[in-house]
Amino acid sequence: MLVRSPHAHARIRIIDSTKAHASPGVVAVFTGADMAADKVGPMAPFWAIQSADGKPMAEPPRWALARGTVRHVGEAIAAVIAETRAQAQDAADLLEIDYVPLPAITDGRAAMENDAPQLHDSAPANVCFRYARGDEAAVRKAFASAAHVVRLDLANNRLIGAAIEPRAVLADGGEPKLTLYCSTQVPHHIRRAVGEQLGLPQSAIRLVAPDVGGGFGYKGKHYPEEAIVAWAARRLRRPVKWVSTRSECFVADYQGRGHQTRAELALDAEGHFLALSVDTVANIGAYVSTFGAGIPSAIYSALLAGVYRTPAILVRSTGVFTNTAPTDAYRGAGRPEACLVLERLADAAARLLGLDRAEIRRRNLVPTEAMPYKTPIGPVYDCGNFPKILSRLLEVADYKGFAKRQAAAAKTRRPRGFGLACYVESSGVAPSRMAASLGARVGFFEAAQIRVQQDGSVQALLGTHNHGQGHATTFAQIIASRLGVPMASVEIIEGDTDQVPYGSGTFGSRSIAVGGSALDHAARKIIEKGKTIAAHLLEASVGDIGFADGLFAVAGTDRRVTFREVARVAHHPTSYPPDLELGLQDSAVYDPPSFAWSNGAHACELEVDRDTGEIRILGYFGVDDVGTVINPMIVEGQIQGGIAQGLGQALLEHCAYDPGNGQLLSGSFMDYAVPRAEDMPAIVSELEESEPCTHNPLGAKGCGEAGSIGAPTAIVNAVLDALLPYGVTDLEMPLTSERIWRALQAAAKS
Ligand code: MCN
Repeated sequence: MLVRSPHAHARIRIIDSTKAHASPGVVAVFTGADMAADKVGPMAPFWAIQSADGKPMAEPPRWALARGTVRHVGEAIAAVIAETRAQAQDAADLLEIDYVPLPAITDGRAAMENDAPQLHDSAPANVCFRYARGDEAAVRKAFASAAHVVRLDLANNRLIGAAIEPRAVLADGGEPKLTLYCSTQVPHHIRRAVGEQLGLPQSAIRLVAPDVGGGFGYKGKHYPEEAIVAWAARRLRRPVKWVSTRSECFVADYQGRGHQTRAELALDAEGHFLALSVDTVANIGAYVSTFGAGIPSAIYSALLAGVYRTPAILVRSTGVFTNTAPTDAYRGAGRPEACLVLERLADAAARLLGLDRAEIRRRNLVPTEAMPYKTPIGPVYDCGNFPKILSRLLEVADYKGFAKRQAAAAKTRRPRGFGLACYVESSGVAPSRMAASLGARVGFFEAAQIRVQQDGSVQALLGTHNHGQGHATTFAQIIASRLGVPMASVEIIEGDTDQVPYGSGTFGSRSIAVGGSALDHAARKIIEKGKTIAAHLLEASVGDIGFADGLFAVAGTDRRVTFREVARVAHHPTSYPPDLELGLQDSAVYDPPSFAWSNGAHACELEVDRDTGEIRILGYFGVDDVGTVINPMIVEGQIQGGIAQGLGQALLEHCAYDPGNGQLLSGSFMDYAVPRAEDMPAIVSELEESEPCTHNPLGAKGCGEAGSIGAPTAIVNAVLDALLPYGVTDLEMPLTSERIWRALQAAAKS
């Protein structure tokens, strides 16, 4: 059991564990001093950002158990290890910690002010990094000559991951090899992180990540508990486990989003976008977490061209320390934030110019003929038909008929609104060299191994991790279609560093585009070797052997041999090429040359009760391009899941801290509302498959985050559309009934 700070900011004067030690069943009580004595290293981020002036980001040390100062409520201070959880809890209550409370700050912008409490000596004004990307001179010039400028101040609400299943870690304490069971999405990354902290070779750690429940990105990062449990188990030479309580999930899991943004769009008289300037303050919490610096800078900024042809773009993003839990990737990770900025601006611009919202978008979309399209902010989109997607969405959602529906509703107390959101997503994370040049300290390639057994059944091992995405089905489909074997004879193995050669794990909607591509390459190697064996069996030359539907055949003849027979002789060489290695297994590593640019357009039609502020979603529509679809049912489920989380962000979820003292106000499901079944509308979802990814062998683009990107903005734009006649022009997520009701009251008075 971990004893956590009740203060948002405090100096720890004394920790007296005498009574706790003496409590029944207690095995050990450890503090940061014990870990320091064993020279356990800090929690090192895996992404380091450079500021615009070339300086490295501030990287203050973060310790698994606090050393001297705590900087957010829930920071771990001591580990109490006992025979039972109840005994550990009793002992933890006896731990005496003398704190000197310090002033706390929770707001990103306020944290940069002169009189704000300072969190780290190495981060003056609480600034971790001042990142900038784009062409400032071009943007200035375009703004100076623009016919129109729209300006918005936007907040992107901080979220909590809230998987049903809390995190858990179990270490066996084994010597010389440590086995760590861990609810992580990224087994090899965690093995490396723990190894580096504990000074252990990676080969001395086996990391097993079985079923971990929901992950949503936040379980894909390195946590203090992994280091604490591994270290304690080795020190005690016995197994140690930790299972997060539901309350701990709220204070000790990484949180998501938390942006404050000023965004400006310059337009010509016809509504063409000329330039975009975005200035974001990202509240990264008390410490830089694993990818915490990369998400609001490199990842977010790359998305700010969106689906539009804006010639000049400048993005500034300042990462700021506050006395809150660290933030990191949460489903969407930088993309929903970019979508909100662009699509709110598009609506505001349409309003200013008196243009139809679909029309202003149409005028600015990157045309298909422009593909491959190099955005002014860096990325190159290899393909995509954004105009086709938008027009199909408008058809599916019957946008034409909306004006009539809206006019009818205007006569009631329940006005209607229609909201649009177009997006691009950098799925298939990530081209390793590109990521390294942007500050990543890990490669993001993927490895796959295929082992064909004597009976032709197949085991495939991948470094990705399945926690609800259906990998056992879709990866088996890939093997079955490539090797012509029944799906039932394919076993997919993930989540064990002793079995799987290497991998980056599952996040960034990467498993199909990167892991699936590695699998495809490994399957090709198996087929090539199979051809050599088949040529020998069929007494033909290798060049004449073709392979299809599980049969190796001599071209132009009916001489053939099955995949199963080839597998058998590879293990039992009754007749076999003399110089060929026995067995039928091979591996491949795949590093994508670029991101896979998933894209889509979402729309929402809803009504707002003017008397209560309650929203009723009447229709939700999505047209998504995820390239070639391997399994439509799984993709649909993934998109629906993403929409559910996007709806949660738009309407219900808000991670709130008390600005006065840094206490978490939304620290339970009584205060933090996640969507329930009754909140979910029926979703009409279509997949557009005409634009396969051009640079991976499957043509697939990721789909795991798509829904979470478009949904928040489509819903917000719909509510603002409904409320425009009543003077409400801005609302911050979540759009609770109370917030809407208050906005209506305020607008009525002004
Ligand atoms: N797929 C397909 N055809 C495509 C694209 C994908 O059939 N063109 C299939 C894939 O084979 C895979 C699934 O769809 O089975 C999702 O693939 P992909 O988009 O590559 O995403 P990942 O598997 O890498 O999953 C990560 C993504 C992320 S980043 C978050 S966060 C997320 C998500 O997936 N968290 C989830 N979906 C989740 N679903 C569940 N149930 N739980 C989570 O924690």
